[in-house]
Amino acid sequence: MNISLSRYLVEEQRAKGKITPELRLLLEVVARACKSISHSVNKGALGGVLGSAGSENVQGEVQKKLDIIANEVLIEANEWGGHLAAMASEEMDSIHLVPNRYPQGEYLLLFDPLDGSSNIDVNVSIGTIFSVLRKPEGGIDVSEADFLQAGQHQVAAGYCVYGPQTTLVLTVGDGVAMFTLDREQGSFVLTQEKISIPADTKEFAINMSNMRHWDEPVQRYIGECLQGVEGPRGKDFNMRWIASMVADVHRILTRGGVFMYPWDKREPHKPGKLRLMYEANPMSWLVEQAGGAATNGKQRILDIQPSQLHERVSVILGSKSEVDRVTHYHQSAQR
Ligand code: AHM
Ligand code: MG
Repeated sequence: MNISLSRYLVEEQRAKGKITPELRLLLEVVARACKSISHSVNKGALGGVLGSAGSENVQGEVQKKLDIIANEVLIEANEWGGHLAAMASEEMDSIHLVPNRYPQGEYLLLFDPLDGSSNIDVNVSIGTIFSVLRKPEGGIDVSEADFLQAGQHQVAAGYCVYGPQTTLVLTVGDGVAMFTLDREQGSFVLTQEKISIPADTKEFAINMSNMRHWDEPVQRYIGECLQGVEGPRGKDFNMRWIASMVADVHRILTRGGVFMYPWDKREPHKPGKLRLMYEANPMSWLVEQAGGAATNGKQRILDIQPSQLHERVSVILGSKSEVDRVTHYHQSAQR
């Protein structure tokens, strides 16, 4: 018998007590929004959704039409349900409060509406990443400061990858579950549970074109992988780089591997390229829930106390022994 996302969530709420009814509703709405984004992605040129929107986001990146469409879909879907207090997005400078005409809930939703924007126009997998936090108790008005919580405080996290299949991957702190969109039924169906990332791997993902800009510990790790059976690792490695974090992390959750977008010398004042609160945090929690690890080279990503909504971070995540090794190389370089 098929288990739908709705049924899975009801069980997490009723039998396991892992989530509240409000969080269940919130996740159902996020999934519905992802379904709608998936339809737009699938239409491609026929839906007039490809190409640039001619604007820039707060990070100075050119926005694609789909970045904006996906952002609007998520906002409109989540505004009125009564379970949210505010939202934050890669595509919006500041937080979006739930309008006064709707009831205010106790959760905060953060998202990268369309991750892998450079892949939109070339028909390569892209996705939506989301993270849910609880609004701190006390204050009535929600402010950006309420969002600045370490990743370990997330109450739900996930992504939806729009590839050959549309797959929603979710954790509420009870392992990682994957749901495939059944297009005929229009519902997400549970297709894998208790995802576990193998501790060891022979596959790494990094943008090799940045090699000359990396720091010494990353040079050392990748250099050793490249030496293959003749080198200190004594085995050959394979490489993948999709340039959509969702797709790269999806591969790692499926068959293991290590993903890195480290700090580099191109823009030394920035701690990394990827954003902590709506990219690295949700992905790190998913990876940890599947038995993997995630660090910035120095510390566990989920322990980082954010100081800004759009803060960036260096990311090393995936199979535990490899992440531990890269982290250890950073620590010995520091000493
Ligand atoms: P985006 O959120 O604007 O799409 O940027 C994030 C993406 C990640 O999905 C991916 O890992 C990385 O940027 C790819 O960057 P690069 O083109 O430098 O390899
Ligand atoms: Mg992104």
